[in-house]
Amino acid sequence: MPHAEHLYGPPNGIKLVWKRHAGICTGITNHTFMAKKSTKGSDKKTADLQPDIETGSNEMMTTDQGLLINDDQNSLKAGERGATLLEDFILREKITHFDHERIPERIVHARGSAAHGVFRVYEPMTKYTKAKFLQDPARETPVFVRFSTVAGSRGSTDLARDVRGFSVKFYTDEGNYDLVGNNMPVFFIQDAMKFPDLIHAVKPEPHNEIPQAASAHDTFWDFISLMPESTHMIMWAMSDRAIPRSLRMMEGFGVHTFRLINDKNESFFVKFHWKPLLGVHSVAWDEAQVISGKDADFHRRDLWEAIESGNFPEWELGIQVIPQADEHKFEFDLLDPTKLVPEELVPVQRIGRLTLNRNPDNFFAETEQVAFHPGHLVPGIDFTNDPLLQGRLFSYTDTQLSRLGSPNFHEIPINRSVNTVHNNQRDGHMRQQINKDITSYSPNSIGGGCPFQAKAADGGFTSYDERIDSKKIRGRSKSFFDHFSQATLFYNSQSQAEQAHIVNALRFELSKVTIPAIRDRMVGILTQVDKGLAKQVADALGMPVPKKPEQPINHSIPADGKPAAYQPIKVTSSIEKSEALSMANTVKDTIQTRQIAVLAADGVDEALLNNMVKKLTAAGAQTKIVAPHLGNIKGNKGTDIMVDQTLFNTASVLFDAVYVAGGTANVKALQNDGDALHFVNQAYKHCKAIATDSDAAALLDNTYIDKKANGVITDGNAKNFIAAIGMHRFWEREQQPKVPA
Ligand code: HDD
Repeated sequence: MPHAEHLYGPPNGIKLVWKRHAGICTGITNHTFMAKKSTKGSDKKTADLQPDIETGSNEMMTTDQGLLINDDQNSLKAGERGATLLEDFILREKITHFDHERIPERIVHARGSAAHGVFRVYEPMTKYTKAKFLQDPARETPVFVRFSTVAGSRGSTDLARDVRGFSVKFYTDEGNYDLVGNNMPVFFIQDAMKFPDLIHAVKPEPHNEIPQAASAHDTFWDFISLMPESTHMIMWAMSDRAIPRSLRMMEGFGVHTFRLINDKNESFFVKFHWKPLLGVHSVAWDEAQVISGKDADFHRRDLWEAIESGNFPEWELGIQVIPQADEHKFEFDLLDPTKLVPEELVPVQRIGRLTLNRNPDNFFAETEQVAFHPGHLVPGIDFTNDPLLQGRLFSYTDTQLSRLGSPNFHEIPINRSVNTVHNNQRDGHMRQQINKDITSYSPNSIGGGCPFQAKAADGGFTSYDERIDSKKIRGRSKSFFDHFSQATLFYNSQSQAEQAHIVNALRFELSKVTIPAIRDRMVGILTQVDKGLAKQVADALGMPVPKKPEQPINHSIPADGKPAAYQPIKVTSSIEKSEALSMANTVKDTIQTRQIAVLAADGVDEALLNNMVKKLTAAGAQTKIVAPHLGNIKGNKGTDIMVDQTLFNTASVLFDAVYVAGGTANVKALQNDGDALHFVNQAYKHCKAIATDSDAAALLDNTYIDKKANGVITDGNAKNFIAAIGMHRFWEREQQPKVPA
């Protein structure tokens, strides 16, 4: 074996460099999140980690049993050209492990991205809750947060029109608390009994498994058109909330009404909110579809890169608190998950801050194996009888059993409680803990009675002693029958542009439905929300608004009635508009972490370019030089300027704004470059801020851009450009003749 030398270590002259644990050739860590400080990006001290299995820089390859491997290149054969021998246990171990690398993906929320972070409360919340992590502003609670889409599989695009999951695991001293919410405050259905139907309807159709990660197909709209209780959620799902600009720019909601319990055992109803400090922003639907092709990992990459560069995403935790006595004060039922509590009726109090400051070390070990559960509670927080929540309390443990394969999933590092676990649960697949005692039952005397039950005063969990005195029934309260008033409230609260986007989303989705009766039923339902909305959708579908819309049938059975169909109702909402529901009213005074494309070619005016880049960077944005070729371009003073991306390998949809620098040769080159023209046209079509230096404005003459339109700056004024980027988008441009790009 003349060439075998290199198999025993790195060839001479080649240094092993490992990016994230430089100098230590190991990656096996044990539950590393607990002890780590919130350091910037990946700048982690290995000393902070719990014991690593580490052999230093001379590490040798072993089998899973620890046997040193002498040859990882060749299987064991009978002679040089002979058959492979069954005896080769090293080959078999390697292939067997590989064959079992995949676990079942989540049935919903399969596509996800996650990060570690910390949560800190601003003030003690003693008045409302005894939960310890909500008492001490000096205490940092470690968290792991996973964002997800719902319908698509693990490898599907980030930019699908879909609800986004927003799950937070708080590793509190009293055990894990999971807030498993979404980026929309309501849900499609009122009762968990309908969840499998909803998911079967939205998933790819069973005969051909089409379409992936999309609701625009027959079975979804068939189901929805027969489920009027979905109408409010449909308005959200058809709005731009379903195509976020970034996971860092989404709100989060606990959706259900929960309870807070204080140390006097007083209960308050509560709705949880996450408010992003960067504001709530979305992309255009045409843009979302292009991004899906150009970079299907757009959201995942954005989250990862923001954290790596030290731009830690932040949200404030908000609560709407409703005293127990006010339970029946509203025109909707607090237990109905298709309703929100308008902020005008109960303001949101911002009580703490979540900061995501560290990317996972290993996607599978952490993001894939994390197991959330709305039933992971701490003392001071409790459930209500919301029938959707009640069903979830069964589903999540059950799903972890089939996904992670064992009742010991709580022992996987990412799922471990920071509070030591003592109980009499034993054994099972892949048990990690080695219990040394002989008593695994209670009561016992041999083990001295351990482990003991904790008194409520010592932090032992007690359920809220809600009084329940009623007959068993399958049905639901009449207070759940209003399916339209908040759909109308949401629609009325949207800006003109947002309403137009809802109309267009419905046009898109329903035009993909092949069965006319489904379109008829859906337009009929839309008439209950807003007649104008129904008409605009019907026009695009080439159908009349049904004169007598098919009365939507509510299939649920009134609690006191017979199992017969009945009509849903629409109550009068006490408010007509709610400002918080429109993204038009969000944060618009920062360009922190915004991505700006700087179009440039040889001969670019260095002074102008440098000045603009400096000002954008100072304001918190990130710039990338995009040129016709990679490598360097030459500035007008002869300086080599490094190119970040090319017109060929990136696209305008991956940026928030575009700047075209000046310089005679530069402008001439870009003016005649179809890709450069397409780049700015597309930015214009998607209503983004565009700036050119004065001489580079000539380039716009070859585009569809109206130089006088809002958000188009043609004098290189950095201040105005920064203000325009902060506005996020100039949706009013959509009214003008459309850019065909
Ligand atoms: Fe669920 C996952 C959110 C209703 C059953 N759900 C899951 C995740 C989120 C939500 C964010 C992903 C967790 C992660 O990142 O691992 N689900 C919601 C919200 C709901 C909701 C906000 C309504 C308000 N879910 C719901 C119902 C059921 C489920 C009614 C079943 C009766 N959900 C599941 C599940 C999943 C899940 C099948 C799949 C993977 C998992 O749990 O761990 O159990």
